[in-house]
Amino acid sequence: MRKSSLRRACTALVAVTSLALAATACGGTTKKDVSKENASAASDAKANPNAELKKGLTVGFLPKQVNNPYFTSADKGGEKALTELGSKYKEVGPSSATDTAGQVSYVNTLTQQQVDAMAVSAQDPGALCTALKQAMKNDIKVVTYDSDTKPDCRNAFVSQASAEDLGRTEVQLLAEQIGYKGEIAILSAAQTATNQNTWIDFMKDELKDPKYKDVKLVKVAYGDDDAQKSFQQTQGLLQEYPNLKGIISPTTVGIKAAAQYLSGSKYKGKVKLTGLGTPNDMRKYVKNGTVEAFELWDPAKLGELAARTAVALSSGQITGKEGETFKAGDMGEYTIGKDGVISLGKPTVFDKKNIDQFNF
Ligand code: RAM
Repeated sequence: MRKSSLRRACTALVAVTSLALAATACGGTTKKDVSKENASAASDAKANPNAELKKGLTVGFLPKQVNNPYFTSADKGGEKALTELGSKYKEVGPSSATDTAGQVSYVNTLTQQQVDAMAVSAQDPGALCTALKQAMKNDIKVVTYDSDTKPDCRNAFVSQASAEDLGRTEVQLLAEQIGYKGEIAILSAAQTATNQNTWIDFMKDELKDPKYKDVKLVKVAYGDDDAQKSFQQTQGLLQEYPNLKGIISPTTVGIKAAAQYLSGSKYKGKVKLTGLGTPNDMRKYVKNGTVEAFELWDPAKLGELAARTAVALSSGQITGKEGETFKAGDMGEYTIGKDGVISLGKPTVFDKKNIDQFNF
């Protein structure tokens, strides 16, 4: 039997008692000590690239936020892949992108329900660690997608694109639009979001290049992936910095709300806006001249790759170690990189020339 009664006792313990205590109490009962790995939490088991893909698995998706259209598309991609593979999909998650405690309890619920794997977009890099490690100790494979936790708290991270490329290209897009001169601001998601914070670090680094000597980043504001808060934060940025020339919003919720504000204001077309958005959200603002260009990857493909990675891990084809390869159906072959990171590919830049070719 794959799951022992001890495992049940431990997961129940996690659900009813303090996480730290439960983790300690259950620490001696594990089949493997996943926390010892220093790169990703790749298991000591050897990968068997020829292992058959298991069917009948249950994979739980836990996005940052369930009512965010970006995650609706991503998770639908996961569901489609799992159905094709003969496995079961389920989704749980908080409705706010700043409900870290909620995410922790959803991890514990999935553990208690004894899913085979979970795909998690982490609201915070560290907060989920104890719960995720507990899941892995119970033989549940943990894949992060979209927003990572720490490498030793999951088996693999399915990344949307190179974080460095995303950060640098957003600065390049905006700088071109403002003629390499003037004050700019960033409108981000939650202050703890691993993905946005990584991209922002690369944006700041890009801005160190002498070609941006006349571009000044005046503020990073946080809209928490909440439409209303993001709208108000945009308004606040323009009140505080009346000379603002441009905004980068590396979140689909933020860029849409900022575009909505700008498009109804005297700043339309004057204050430039770029970042990460979906073509369906942004089409109208590209057509009405509020936004010139922005970028994103296909969220459904990200969800599909997360699902296929989860199944490959559960089937023993991969363990999460650097250099392992697996075939992700029609998406082709992927190789696991440093720290257990699997990269989806290059993002697409959307503008008025190509936006009508996309429907997500
Ligand atoms: C929002 C979320 C998500 C991010 C996208 C770009 O939907 O913050 O994590 O990847 O924007």
